[in-house]
Amino acid sequence: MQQHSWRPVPPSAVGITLEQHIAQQMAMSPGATGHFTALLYQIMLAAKLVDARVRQAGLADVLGVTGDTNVQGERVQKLDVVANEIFCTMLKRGMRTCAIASEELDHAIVLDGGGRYAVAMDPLDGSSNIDCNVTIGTIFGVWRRRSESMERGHEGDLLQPGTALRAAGYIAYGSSTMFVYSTGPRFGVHGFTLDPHIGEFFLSHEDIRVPKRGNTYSVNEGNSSKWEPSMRRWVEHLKQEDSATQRPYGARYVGSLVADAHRTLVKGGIFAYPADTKSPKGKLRLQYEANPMAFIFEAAGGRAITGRAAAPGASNRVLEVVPESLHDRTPLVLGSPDDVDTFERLLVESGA
Ligand code: P6P
Repeated sequence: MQQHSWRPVPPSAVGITLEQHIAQQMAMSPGATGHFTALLYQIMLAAKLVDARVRQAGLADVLGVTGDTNVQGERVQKLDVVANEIFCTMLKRGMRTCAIASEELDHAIVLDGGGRYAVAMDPLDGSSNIDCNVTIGTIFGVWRRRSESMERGHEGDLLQPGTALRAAGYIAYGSSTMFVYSTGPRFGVHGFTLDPHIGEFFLSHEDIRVPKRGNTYSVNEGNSSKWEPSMRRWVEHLKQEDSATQRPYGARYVGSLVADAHRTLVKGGIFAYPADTKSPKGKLRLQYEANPMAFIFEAAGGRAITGRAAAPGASNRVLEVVPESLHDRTPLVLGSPDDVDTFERLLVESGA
């Protein structure tokens, strides 16, 4: 029987909701004021509202594109706009946020009202998959504001490294809707599945731990001609027959970060979106894709690096990258610790 990388929730405990779990985490946090808890509730409410729209997408007139493009130069799907509006509205109304960064917004939203937290998000990642019913998702990161607590927020509140994250998570709108979040390694990573009949997220994956090693790799091999040679050598290594190291690995690539990351989180293996000649800084965005996922993976015992071998005395952890602007991009390699170790070893051996 497959060994799960999380504790299956016994039927007697299936009633633990996301709200109750968040409240329990608050109770374990000395000095907690309830502001952080209230913020997470707003994110959860927004997730439920977006889920309802995603489920209607095939029916309501939200398919197709608006004809606009976002700051990334990508075609904006109508659901992108809807999801962004919902999350921004819920965060503003919740009065706990001082600054918001979104993939859909060129500039940060800065707010009065003394909110204590800054939120960076991709409101609907993988949106190019909307029209073919592939899993898409919301990705978010939460930082404590750096500016004085009663002033208006500042863009600088959003330009903190991942090591300063207070919480991060994602919502996967797939065959079921899952809310996965962590408030740090001390509290672990936990997954909640939405019961659409009553609109509650119930604990379904308690204390998710990334398997030490997996048997799949997830990378867009269509880009291989643009990769550094070391990347091609790494993929060829995984494809070789070697029963002692459970090779060849299986190839799994959805093209939707939340789908690829979630599978890697619960089943193990490795995901990579490296820099290449087309995207010399990588394609994925640091603040609202790579950092939240890196936070989750490290909290679950995995690794998340920039895809470059660490120079002596330096770090290649994604969480330690210092952001320069809201929409910075970064290469990203994350997954099972042994698989990321192998990636790094091959990188060093190839002299990259
Ligand atoms: P490619 C989706 O557009 C996204 O931002 C991530 O969700 C996904 O991992 C990546 O881009 C896929 O990019 O170039 O393989 O289509």
